Amino acid sequence: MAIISKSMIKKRGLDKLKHKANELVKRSIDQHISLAVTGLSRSGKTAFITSLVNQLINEGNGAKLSFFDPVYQGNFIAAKRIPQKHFHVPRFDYDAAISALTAEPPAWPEPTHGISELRLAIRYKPKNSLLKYATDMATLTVDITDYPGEWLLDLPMLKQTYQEWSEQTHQLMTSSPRAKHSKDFLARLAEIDPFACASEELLAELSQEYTALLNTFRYDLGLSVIQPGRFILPGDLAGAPILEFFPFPGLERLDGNQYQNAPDDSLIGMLRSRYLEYKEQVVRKFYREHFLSFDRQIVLADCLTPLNKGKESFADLELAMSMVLESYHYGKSGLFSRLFSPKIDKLLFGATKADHVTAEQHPAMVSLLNQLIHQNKHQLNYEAVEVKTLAIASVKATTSGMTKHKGVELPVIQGNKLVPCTENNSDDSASESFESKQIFGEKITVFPGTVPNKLPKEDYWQTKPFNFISFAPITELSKHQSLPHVRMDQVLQFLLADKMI
Ligand SMILES: Nc1nc2c(ncn2[C@@H]2O[C@H](COP(=O)(O)OP(=O)(O)OP(=O)(O)O)[C@@H](O)[C@H]2O)c(=O)[nH]1
Ligand SMILES: [Mg+2]
Repeated sequence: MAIISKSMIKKRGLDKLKHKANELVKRSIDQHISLAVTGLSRSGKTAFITSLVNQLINEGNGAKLSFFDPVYQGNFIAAKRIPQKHFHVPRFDYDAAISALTAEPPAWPEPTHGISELRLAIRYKPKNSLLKYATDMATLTVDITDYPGEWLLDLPMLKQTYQEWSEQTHQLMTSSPRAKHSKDFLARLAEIDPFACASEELLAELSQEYTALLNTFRYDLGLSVIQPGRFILPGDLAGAPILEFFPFPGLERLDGNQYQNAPDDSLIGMLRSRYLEYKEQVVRKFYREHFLSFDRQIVLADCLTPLNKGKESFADLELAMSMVLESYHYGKSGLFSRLFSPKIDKLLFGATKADHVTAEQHPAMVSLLNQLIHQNKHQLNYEAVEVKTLAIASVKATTSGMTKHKGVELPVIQGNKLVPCTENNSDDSASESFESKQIFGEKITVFPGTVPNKLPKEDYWQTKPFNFISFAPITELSKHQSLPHVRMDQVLQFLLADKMI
């Protein structure tokens, strides 16, 4: 029988204590951060997350991250993807996106339609914080969530009754440029008695018509204010009855009692209860289950496409941005703070696709986006949320240079044009924007024109000095190489560097 001496018992006790102390230190060393990326559809969210992950996991193999201190100062060790936090949320498909970008010929990733997640573990050497006395290697776990900005457009609905929402939506539908397209739908509603008993079939049919209208507003007219946002980007709710309702005009003119006492099986009763259910089960639920866990938010905005589409498209982007920003309006008077208690401490606005213009126009892009968010940004600074705006290209698709035109030196960009794909035109799904049906084309050199540094006035729209061309990603990249970019290192610096000291 082994004899256990007193000193051995003492040593085991000490080992146990040491192990516990190490565990405690490790727990406080390992940091965590939750980044949320949003923006209206086609604003560049998938390209952004793909590039951010790609820059970190392929660090040192290609594009430089000179403005990201952990790399610049040599404290960055490595990053890798690890299993995501919530198994019930779809995975962000990094592999599909990077395969498309590095294919021969390269293509942009497919449009996405809902929420997805990805988790990264970043190893680094702590240098400046107290951690350096405890360990020579620490881990920062980063959860990245991609979700449609359209979902944030629904926030204002939380404070509106069905009647108020119907009235406001009806106003939009009867103003240009929506009016022309809404006429038939509104004429059909005008023939329906809202108090008559209605069927599920009628509700479903009219909701489909309303959804088709919303798709026309977004994808044909290039408009941004789409409500309810889930109707065009339903995620896992596609086909669910909770998405079967629509605004009913003229309710404000009804006798209040008559409206309040409308039977549950009348059209108006059914619409009202679906609307209430939507607010609770879809809008509020998203904020509770996801939004409240975000530490840092990236809002991406493509200002160049609406500039190209024209005055109405740009004005609508302006309105949509102010609606999106209500979610970050933390002031005591803000609806959001009254409903929830968010904890976001940094907010980054990215003016995307900056590689469509030459570098000297990037300050104008930043200034334009700042004007779009002006009032809210003011408020946010005041509320001590750190805010930054950057002109970025997640995946740089052009090179820039100078050319002589009529004796004058002009800055130009060069890249491979995306041309419309003539095959497979039978797919008429409205959510597939024209860009996703475009393929790699010839190399072109263009002077893209000038981006206004202020919200454009009438005379800008008369001359239309900006000419946006869609470019294909550049060729001959490998999956394990970092993607060419514009200012992704500054993005990383703002979002992550303070957690890696
Ligand atoms: N030149 C250039 N084009 C870009 C860049 N990022 C995005 N794009 C273009 O914008 C399109 C949309 O980008 P995505 O990243 O799919 O945008 P998204 O916000 O994820 O779009 P949805 O999934 O439809 O909501 C791409 O297909 C490209 O044509 C960029 O950095 N440079
Ligand atoms: Mg996407």
